[in-house]
Amino acid sequence: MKNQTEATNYKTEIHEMDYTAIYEEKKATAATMIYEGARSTQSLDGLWSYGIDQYDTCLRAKWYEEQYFDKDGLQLPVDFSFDEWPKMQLPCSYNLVKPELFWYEGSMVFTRNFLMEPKKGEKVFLKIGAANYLCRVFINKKFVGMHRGGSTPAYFEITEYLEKMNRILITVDNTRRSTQVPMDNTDWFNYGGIYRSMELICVPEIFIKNLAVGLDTADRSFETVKVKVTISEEVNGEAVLQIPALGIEEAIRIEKGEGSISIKAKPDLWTPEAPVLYDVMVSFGADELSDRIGFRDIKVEGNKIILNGEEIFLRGISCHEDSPETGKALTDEERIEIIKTAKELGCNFMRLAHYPHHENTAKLADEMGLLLWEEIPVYWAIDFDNEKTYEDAENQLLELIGRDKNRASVIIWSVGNENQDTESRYKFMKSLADTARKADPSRLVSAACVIDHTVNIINDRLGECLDVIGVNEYCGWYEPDFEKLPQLLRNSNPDKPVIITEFGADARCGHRGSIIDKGTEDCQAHIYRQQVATLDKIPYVQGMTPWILFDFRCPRRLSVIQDYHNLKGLCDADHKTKKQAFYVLQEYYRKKEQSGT
Ligand code: GCB
Repeated sequence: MKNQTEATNYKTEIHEMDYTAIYEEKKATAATMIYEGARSTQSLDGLWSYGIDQYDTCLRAKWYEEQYFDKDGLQLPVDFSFDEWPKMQLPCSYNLVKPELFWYEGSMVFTRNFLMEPKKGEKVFLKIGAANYLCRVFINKKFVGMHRGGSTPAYFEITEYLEKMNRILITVDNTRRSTQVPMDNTDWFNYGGIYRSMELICVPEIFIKNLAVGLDTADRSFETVKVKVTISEEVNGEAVLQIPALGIEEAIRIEKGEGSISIKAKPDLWTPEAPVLYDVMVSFGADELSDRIGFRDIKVEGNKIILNGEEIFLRGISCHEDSPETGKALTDEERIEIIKTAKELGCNFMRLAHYPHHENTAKLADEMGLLLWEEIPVYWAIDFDNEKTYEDAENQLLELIGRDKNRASVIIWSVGNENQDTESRYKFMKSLADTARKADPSRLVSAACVIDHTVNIINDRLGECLDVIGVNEYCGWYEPDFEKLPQLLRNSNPDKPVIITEFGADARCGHRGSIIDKGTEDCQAHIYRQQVATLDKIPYVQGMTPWILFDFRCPRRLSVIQDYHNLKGLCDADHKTKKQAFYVLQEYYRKKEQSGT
């Protein structure tokens, strides 16, 4: 076949099939992240112009180059009006902001101008908290880079692109694709847009790139604090660490850009009941950063989960990041209310399903005292044979770990949910589990597995690679015969702790009836009663995160009572009205807490 570009009537913007290839470079990844640690930032949130770009013409026709005249100075026609376009307050889930965008999936172009002139010797980074799923950034007509993954932050160094007044243009594409993570079929709403804050971070030429702080628990005395500092260049020097409340002020020797120290100290250990945090400050040359950090230890011994040397039962609940008003762009007030509701339920633990939630969720859980399970969206039928898909999944995992590694509340990294036990999936997810363990040996690794119904036993091969086995079972619901649950638990003899990561039932809030009437609060509450009574007797079950705290939007749920919602919440989608099952679980968790088991 004749090469497209050989044809004399070839026009890039309408004939180029592989138009995205040139935007695959300069990827923001876990390796380009910088540790923020309460640095002062300039916000880019606010009103942005937006264009619904269904055919991706901005990328095809290079609108960002803003070519208004040809080489002879003659005016060219253009198909965009950046500054006259309608405006949208970012960040947001655009589907809930403009009624005409409710079901829209595809490309959007966002643009605005901003003032920023870096001082001499300063570097400027752009942080995009989250944009679903692919974003490409252009500043002053030049391509800055791209990021893949809808729930983790992207950092781009933009110093060289800046003038005094700058145009920034970001294309965001939330098209569902079978090769992405998650793939095209999920059980939640695919909100689009830039839905977490954007900011500019100014740092000195040489700056602190990374900071890891925790307990050194090798001797089990919990009396050693260890700190690792990474500098942006391979320089030598001295960093200074301060933890005033522990009386710590120590120099850390930096060699080739890295340094670490172990210090004798006796911090009050962080627990959900007493979430003690310490101010930690680090400086190096002209740079300094700080954070509030808790110290705690998490381990597994046999079938038990051990927090700070003591057995703990994880009284949990699963939660999506979904608000009726703001979609995935929740406010901190909404996040605080979610944690309060989980605590009212009697929880000491929450599963943040099925993708990384906002970093403030973990910060608030640190402050308010709630243990967390954090997960990446390796959900259902991922393209396990595709190397690029693996690269994307692994990068999302490393970005999540990079972001939240100093959060005491986070005790488990989950590498996925309900994936079929095939050979390629085994390799893919084993490798993710190994990566998580290597990147962060101080936490547990898990995944939510499905039961093999043919033998009714917990025997997912991935279990070998995990510290804790998550099990999703819907006995009494998708599996209508509830007796399958006691059978399953009898048939299984895992040598690790098990968390029942999902069970549940749909109930429309206020819909009452008999316990066999599916969709009623009574049926849901009955299933919860049966579940907790059965699970409570099983010594290897060391926690549960039933599905789910709140009803949530979902395009797969079309029955009249569902009205595009998954109704398995213990509360209505309004996040306020509680269903009967809420009180069933609350009563069980209260008893568990009182009995200390
Ligand atoms: C599951 C999935 C979860 C769904 C839930 C359901 O097993 O892990 O994402 O929303 O079941 O309601 O079917």
